[in-house]
Amino acid sequence: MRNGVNKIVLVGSGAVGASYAFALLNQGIPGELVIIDVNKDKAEGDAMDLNHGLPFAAFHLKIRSGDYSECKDADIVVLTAGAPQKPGETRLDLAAKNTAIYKTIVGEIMANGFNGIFIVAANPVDILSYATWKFSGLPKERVIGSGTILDTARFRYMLGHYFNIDTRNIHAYIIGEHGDSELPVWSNSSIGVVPIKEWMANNPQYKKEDLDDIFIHVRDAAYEIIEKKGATYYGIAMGLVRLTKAVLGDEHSVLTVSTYLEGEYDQEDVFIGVPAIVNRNGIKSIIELNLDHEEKDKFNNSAQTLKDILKGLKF
Ligand code: 6V0
Repeated sequence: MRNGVNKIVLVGSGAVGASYAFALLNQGIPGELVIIDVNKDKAEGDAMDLNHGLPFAAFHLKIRSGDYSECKDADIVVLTAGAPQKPGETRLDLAAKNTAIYKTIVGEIMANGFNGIFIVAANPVDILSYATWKFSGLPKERVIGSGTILDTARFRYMLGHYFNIDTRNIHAYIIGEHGDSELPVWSNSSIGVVPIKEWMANNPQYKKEDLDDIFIHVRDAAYEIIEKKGATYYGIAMGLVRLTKAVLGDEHSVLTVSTYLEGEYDQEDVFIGVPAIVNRNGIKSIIELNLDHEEKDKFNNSAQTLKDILKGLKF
């Protein structure tokens, strides 16, 4: 924070990063935004383009491109930089490549005296959140991975559509790895305060097979969008703004983020998506859901998937 003004540094002004900057400007978060990218022209061009929207914005956001020295007094550093997955490349290959990139990026940020909160979005996000935590040396509370925030949003959107209920009144989480092994927590899902199982029992036109189908669509949404337009970025960008607001506004919001487990959910030494309370200090606490047996097995399997990848990496 500089002179009482919120300062955000964005590292990586690609599709996700630039969409985040645009969403930030449109959602009216006053303060400063500094954009860093290895492609300096892209960072500069985005800063110019976004500044030209200021006359139409509801709040003033000071936007400029910059370098890592800007991290010294930043409140939040958002990490969306990363190499994309190439055809034929395994998740472990991508994890190794991006972990090496993060060693340099996070090292530069910390060498410049950063003492704020990291929000990590680049993939594999659970692995890179772990890497950011390790390389930064910051307390675990101050590294927030976007985790299953987007998957949960997709889930709520699709359930809202199916039940014809406002998405904001659907209370349901996707937890686990942001990826193929994630899972829906049906045992703790509700419409308003009515458990979904009760809602279904009272409205027999709704079928369990449809719900299973909805989860498959949530899990595979990224593949479908990537096939159609090459990448996904608007949804995650808005999720990252939601996280930014929860931190800067000290909101104590419950969001499904990737966070470090130390015994919660009977797991340890892994960053994974679970509901947590997010405030000005980062992760205030983790909410432990009472999972049923099947969900517990799936969650353990998801955590193991991530641990197996972590085992193959050097920190
Ligand atoms: P992109 O459009 O290729 O942008 C990446 C940006 O990072 C580019 O502008 C690069 O120049 C920059 N960059 C690369 N290396 C460095 C470096 N060392 N230092 C600074 N900048 C660098 O990718 P896109 O924006 O589409 O995706 C970014 C990341 O977000 C990827 O890892 C995606 O997989 C991930 N996503 C995460 C989601 C989530 O839910 N967490 C959702 C969608 C995408």
